[in-house]
Amino acid sequence: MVDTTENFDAVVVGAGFGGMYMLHRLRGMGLTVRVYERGDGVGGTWYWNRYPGARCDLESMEYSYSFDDDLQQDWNWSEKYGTQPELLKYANHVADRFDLRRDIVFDTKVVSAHHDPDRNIWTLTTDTGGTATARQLILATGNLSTPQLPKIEGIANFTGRTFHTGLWPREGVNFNGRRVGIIGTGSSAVQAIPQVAEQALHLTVFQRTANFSIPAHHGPLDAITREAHKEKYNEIREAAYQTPFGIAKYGSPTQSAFDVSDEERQKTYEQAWKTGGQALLFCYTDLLTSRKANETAAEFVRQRIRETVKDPEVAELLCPKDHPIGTKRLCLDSFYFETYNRDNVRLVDVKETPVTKIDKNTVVVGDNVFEIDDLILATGFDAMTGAAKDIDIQNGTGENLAGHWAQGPQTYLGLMVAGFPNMYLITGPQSPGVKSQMILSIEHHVDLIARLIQKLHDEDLNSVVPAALAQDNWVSHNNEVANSTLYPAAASWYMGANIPGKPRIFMPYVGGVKQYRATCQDIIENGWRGFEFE
Ligand code: NA7
Repeated sequence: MVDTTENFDAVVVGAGFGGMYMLHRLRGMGLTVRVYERGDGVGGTWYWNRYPGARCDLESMEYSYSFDDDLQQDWNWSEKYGTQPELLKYANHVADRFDLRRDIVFDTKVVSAHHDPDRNIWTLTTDTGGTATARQLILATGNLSTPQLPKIEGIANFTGRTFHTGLWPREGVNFNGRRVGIIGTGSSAVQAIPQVAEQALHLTVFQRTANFSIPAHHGPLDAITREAHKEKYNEIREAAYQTPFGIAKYGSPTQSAFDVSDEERQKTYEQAWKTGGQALLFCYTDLLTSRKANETAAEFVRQRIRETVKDPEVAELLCPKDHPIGTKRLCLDSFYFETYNRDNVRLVDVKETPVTKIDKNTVVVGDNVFEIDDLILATGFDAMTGAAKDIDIQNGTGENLAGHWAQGPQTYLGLMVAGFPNMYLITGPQSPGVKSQMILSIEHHVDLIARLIQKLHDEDLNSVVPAALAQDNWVSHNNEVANSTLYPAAASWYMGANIPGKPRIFMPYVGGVKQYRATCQDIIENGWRGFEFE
């Protein structure tokens, strides 16, 4: 039998923003690299999430690569917040510009990755029957890339069209004249609902948890603003590293919500509301640590909802009361609450009585039956761990990753896992990733991984793996930091709470980008403390 195994220095799983930059970086170091991507194009999140209204909730001038100055100077974002089509265009531009495609195999899912400790080699198999080996394995599999389909009785019997926001058809969907139902009111739904409502004959929104949302106030990005930003691009990027969330625009607040009078606080919130975006959460130091402080911002937003939504009962249903503001991802919207004033939109509370079953063309909630033609599942993702756990990853000494993470993810810095040598995560759990400007955190991790691999090469070392104790300490630290905030108070995907049976552990690192980068720097200066080299 002919051995068709292909051999590389490194294999990267995923060609989203993480995988693309990792490929570019490793190739620049002279390594042979293979990237596997399950989609037929680059872009990750922005390849899959094509639902109407999909756009980034961070401003495009910041949410973009910084690693190449010509790239950031040449590219012109047309809108304040990048739309999905523009972000996908950008990803394709980067792939072309750096000639990335020749090392990416598309339409191919990695099924397994097994480590051979004697040879120090990873062997991967794919769903197309391919096999590849590599010394280095990089999981650039994304944090929100495993769509979660709710297990509702009868859902398979639904005779209409069903769409998940994270698996949206490339050709788009026409809802003209259709009665549409949407389950979920997270960020994806908040963006999609106003647009679907404009097209559909009727839209029924099935809401389990009301969400806080702030107007995005997005619009065209004028050339003057864009060029002014470009003139100071590197300075602005540097400033972002010194902030809690890696966003230059949102530095650390300096005073408590109670250092000011009620009137002044109200004025500050009004200003933040007018500015739009996440500004509201950055008004005071204690909004994410003190319930009392948080409640001032939460109530301010509830008041705006009550002012916007004409039917007081609907308004009250839309007012989030079961979690502090900001502890679930704060949504940015364009006329979300206004949409509930339309005659063709109905809000159905499924908190008290969940969706009981779905049948041919109906959604049943207790005694109420809703007839629909199309069903949109805006039901989120098996966040942060789903994609990596989907691959059968075995370390060759009797452990697999899914088992190692059975009680919740355990990593060192969100970058590597004890017991799994030469296997790296890009923005893995217990790193700031999803609680930061993602591309900034991706670039940081890619650079750290590249430095580790360079060190192995320069010092003729076989492998690197975190020490179990260093990992345990980091996990404990992550939990301690999270527990000093309000974040764990929400049943969020950060906690794994949206997946039945998933261990509830707060997954992102919320000590802030500035602190995290300082910790990493200190670790490196101390001989990569906590990493074991062989
Ligand atoms: P999210 O934020 O996880 O939202 C999923 C929504 O779906 C949320 O409102 C859920 O309610 C709801 N949901 C999930 N399952 C059900 C069932 N069975 N019945 C009723 N409602 C359900 O996902 P998104 O795609 O909106 O956003 C993900 C991230 O992408 C976002 O944070 C941004 O970072 C970009 P719940 O709140 O769990 O009660």
